Amino acid sequence: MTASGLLDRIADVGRDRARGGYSRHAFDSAEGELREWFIAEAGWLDLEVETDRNGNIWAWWGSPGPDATVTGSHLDSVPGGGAFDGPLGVVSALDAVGILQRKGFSPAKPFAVVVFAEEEGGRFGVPCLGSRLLTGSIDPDKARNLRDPDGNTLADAASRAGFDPARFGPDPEALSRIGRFLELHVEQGRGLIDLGAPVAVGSTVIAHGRWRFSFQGQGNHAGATLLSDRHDPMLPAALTIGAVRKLAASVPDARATVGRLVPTPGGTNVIASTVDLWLDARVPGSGLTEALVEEIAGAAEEAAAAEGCTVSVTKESYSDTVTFDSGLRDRMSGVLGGVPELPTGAGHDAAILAPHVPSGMLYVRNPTGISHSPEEFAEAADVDAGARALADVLENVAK
Ligand code: HGY
Ligand code: MN
Ligand code: MN
Ligand code: MN
Repeated sequence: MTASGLLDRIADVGRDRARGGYSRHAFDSAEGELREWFIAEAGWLDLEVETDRNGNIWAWWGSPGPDATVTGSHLDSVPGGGAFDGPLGVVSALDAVGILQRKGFSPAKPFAVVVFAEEEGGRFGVPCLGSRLLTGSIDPDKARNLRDPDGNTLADAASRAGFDPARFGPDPEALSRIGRFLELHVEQGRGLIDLGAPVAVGSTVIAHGRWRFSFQGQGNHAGATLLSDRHDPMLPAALTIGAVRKLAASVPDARATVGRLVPTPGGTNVIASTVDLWLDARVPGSGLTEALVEEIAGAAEEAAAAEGCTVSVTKESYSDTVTFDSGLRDRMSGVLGGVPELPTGAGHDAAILAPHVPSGMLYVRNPTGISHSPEEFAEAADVDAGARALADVLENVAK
């Protein structure tokens, strides 16, 4: 079945009809359904499936072993996300295996399709959690104690999903098996539509991180409290959001977003006691993201003090700019006949693996570039062109 056909299948399994988008997060039931779906599809291709200590799924073509060619992506989504971010890379990997099997190719080296856990960090707040745990890029205790919006720890959620959280952590054996990793992903941001090309090779992933700003004030009555007596944390939070856009606008190519704000207790007639907001900041180059966040933190502290509030800023995750392996990129471009190379502002598991194993990315055209939204899209013809391109590249590197 072609990748676009597989995508329809995955849409039936994963779509969150209530919101029109997708909401699937690590170790929740919706993601669990997709895990079952993936394991069944891998079975049709006679791939041997195993799930590693960190919840990443590996579907082996032949027996596991060193110097493996590995391809895949993720199945979880942001809240209310689109159908392609993550699943497109997984179904294209399965379809590429099908294409290679049908043409009688069998890999000379071990070969696996992988699904990484919690790439979006949509539940526990740290992106690429599965690949960070695998590579030892996050402290396992910190990971186990991450909490979702309902207060469940990762340890609780993982054990409820049948995993042993005590085993979460670096997996040198699994990592040492990877000879090279290739991730196909729907394009995020406008590029290929203007270049008139269906597929591109990834060049860099810009630095990005997430910071939590926690504003503390005095909870009080909305009607009985004069303005002069207030210490309302919502005010410095609002001023900080304004400062985010203003300060980022003065940094070339910076992206800074506040997509999540949680007042406590959150009553209409209650002055909040606490307001938490999360900043997602990304600036190409090294050290510039943190410099921008420092400026934003300064503005937050000023706004908090003016309202008799306090603010604490916590870095929750950070990844430096990554440039993909040039040898692999050249090989991919050679096989594909010189397709465009694209930088991206979106983070990926391939960028977490890149410092450890030669990694590369393929992007499939997204006509509007919209992502992390139900409007995210790729034409069926481009989806299938992407899977064929992935198959060609895999055949070349897996020889
Ligand atoms: O946030 C990102 O860039 C990615 O989609 N996880
Ligand atoms: Mn995403
Ligand atoms: Mn993704
Ligand atoms: Mn990714």
